[in-house]
Amino acid sequence: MDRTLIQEILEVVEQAAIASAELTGMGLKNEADAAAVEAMRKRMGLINMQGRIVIGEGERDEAPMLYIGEEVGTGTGPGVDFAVDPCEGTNLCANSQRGSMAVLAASDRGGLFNAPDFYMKKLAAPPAAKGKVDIRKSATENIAILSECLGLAATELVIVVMDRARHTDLIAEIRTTGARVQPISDGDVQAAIACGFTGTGTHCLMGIGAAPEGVISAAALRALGAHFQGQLVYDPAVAQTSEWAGYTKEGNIARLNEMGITDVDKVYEADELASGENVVFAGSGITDGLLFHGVKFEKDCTRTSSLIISTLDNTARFTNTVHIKEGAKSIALH
Ligand code: VTB
Repeated sequence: MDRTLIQEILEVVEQAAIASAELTGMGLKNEADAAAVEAMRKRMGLINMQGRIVIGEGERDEAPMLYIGEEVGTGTGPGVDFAVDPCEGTNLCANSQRGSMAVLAASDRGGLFNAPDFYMKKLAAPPAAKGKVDIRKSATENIAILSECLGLAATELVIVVMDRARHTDLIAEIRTTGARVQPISDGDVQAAIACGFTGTGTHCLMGIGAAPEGVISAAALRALGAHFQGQLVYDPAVAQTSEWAGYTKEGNIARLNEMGITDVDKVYEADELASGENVVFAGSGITDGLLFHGVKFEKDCTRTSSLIISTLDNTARFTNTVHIKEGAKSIALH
């Protein structure tokens, strides 16, 4: 991968965000997702690369576009692997709520973990706590470590947790330490990445979300030098999700084994989930969020706000783009 790819990748997420944003608040989550997928794929097709989707919309037979294994790009140029989530937080987009975004992670060939469509226990924390907090430790222990590393009292810490039945005990435990809980309905990628920056008002993400999204979070947090660990969840009694009605722990372990994952309890570090020599994260807001604004449609232009984090040049670029409409007569500065 070279630096010129950064600009191309920015346009990929911008186009996906615009396409989804056309449907914000319409209650059409699948349509918003499909629009983002199509826009993302179309823009990717223009990039001179031998691109490959390693995390996408699903297996080939269930996803017409951006399926796992799909080749993207013109077919000449560097080999690049992609983990994509064209409309991360489809419910948020459909309900015009904060935190929906178009995201992807890119790396050199083989540089992203082929995460199965499973759940993942996640721990994201700021750079100051990297390697100090540990997903194997209890929430109580990790909050004490965070407090020490960040120089904040437990009562000043805000821990983001997905608002799910499976987290009832976790939330209760966090509160006994004095730390505050911020439950989110969806969008744990944005919540994880926000831990990589100060000033977001949140300090840590704990709990269980989807595994593919974990790889995208890991790429961003690795590039920021922040903490991310993930551990696959295969026990339906732990995941407590209707998605797994009829699934068994044994059956899930067998599925993981078939995919070549034999150490099912392995704790993955950020640089194992995103292991390539270089990694790039790109996100563009669909709706307003913690990291950037959502798409704004104006008479003469459309505005997008995005973030690209890259190890290619060790940057986190916050960009605002004005997409000028034909015949535009007046474009405000902001
Ligand atoms: C998770 C989370 C995502 O959807 O995938 C969640 O990682 C779905 O979890 O950020 P449930 O099956 O428990 O609802 C998101 O919140 C949005 O895609």
